[in-house]
Amino acid sequence: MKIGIVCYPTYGGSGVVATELGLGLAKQGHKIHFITYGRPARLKHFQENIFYHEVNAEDYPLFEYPPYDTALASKLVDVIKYENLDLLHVHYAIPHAAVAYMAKKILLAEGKYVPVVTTLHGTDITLVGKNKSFAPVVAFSINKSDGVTAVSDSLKKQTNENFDIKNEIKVIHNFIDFDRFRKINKDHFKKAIAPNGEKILVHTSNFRKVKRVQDVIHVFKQVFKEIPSKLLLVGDGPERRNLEELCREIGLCDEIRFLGKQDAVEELLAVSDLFIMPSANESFGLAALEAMACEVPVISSNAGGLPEVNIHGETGFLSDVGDVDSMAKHAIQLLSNDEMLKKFSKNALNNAEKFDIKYILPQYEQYYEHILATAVY
Ligand code: GMT
Repeated sequence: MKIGIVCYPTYGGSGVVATELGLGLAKQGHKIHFITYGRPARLKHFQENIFYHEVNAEDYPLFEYPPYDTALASKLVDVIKYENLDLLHVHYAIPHAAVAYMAKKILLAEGKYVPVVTTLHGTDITLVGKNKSFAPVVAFSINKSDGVTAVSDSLKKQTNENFDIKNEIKVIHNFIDFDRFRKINKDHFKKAIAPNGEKILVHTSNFRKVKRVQDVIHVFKQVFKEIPSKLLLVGDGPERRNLEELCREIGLCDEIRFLGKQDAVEELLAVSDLFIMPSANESFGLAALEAMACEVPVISSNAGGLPEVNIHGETGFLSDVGDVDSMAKHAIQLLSNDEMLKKFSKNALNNAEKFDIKYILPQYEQYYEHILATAVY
């Protein structure tokens, strides 16, 4: 198939999933065309069957905001027409599903039909999408997509609760590539971070409010009182300044390291003992899955799709959002019992294996075939 993929080319999970999916499909022989405003972060090297088309929203003194949606729609029309694409797969509903619909209509007027698959990722439904300034367009464009997928059962449920959706939403869970995410030996690195054999806790995110990174620090504060430990905070975002202040207030600056954005997250996971994800909302929790693939158990909230990934009492523990005491209690329980920690690490890997790309990629291929066979003009 010749498939167009539209996504946010940033460090966010939806862009990561879209890029990894495209790379996986290209390895299967499909021709994949990424159409975005920047080169997706995980699209680093030349690869056969991968093409990249950059969208440039021209500026003009009249515009306060360059009209990205219009530029994207025009680029989609161009690429679909001249590359003769079979299908367009857009990730994150806003604005991609609406823009795809516009491109589809323009092409239809010229006699070319291209079905659109929209994948819902999370905040495009649970946070931003629900906002009244976007909601009517989100609902309309989901209903006008030829196929709709969601990355968890929870997200499918929330979509149907929040919007009047006529389409059947197909759940295809996020996935992990074990060629990259697996336990590797980085003992020298561990010694540098924790020279006295301290336990290492880790959190990775884009440091937005929804991630509740302050809870990670409060959990760590309680853990540190009981267990010699260090905390690695990986990523960056709007909350970072407040978090640095919080570290200073509680006097734990020497124990907490802000590492900023990192490409080789798997190397940090390789030296970590416990992953913390206290999010207020999380449709899936790709970062938790990456940790589990590297044999790191997870202490998380029970928000959204997290219980579909992190199994309470097996691969880690789940607590209510904001219940820092419960998260800290579970963390201390695990970190103070080496046998239990080892068992949870193995369970984490076993559960992550269910989300191996080798099982999930064929689900997308079958879904594309189904949409190509059933979509109506
Ligand atoms: O809302 C975000 O955090 C951004 C979004 C993204 O596009 O990066 O993340 C969502 O999609 C990921 C990939 O499907 C999921 O693993 C995340 O759980 C989800 N984030 C939220 O629901 C908060």
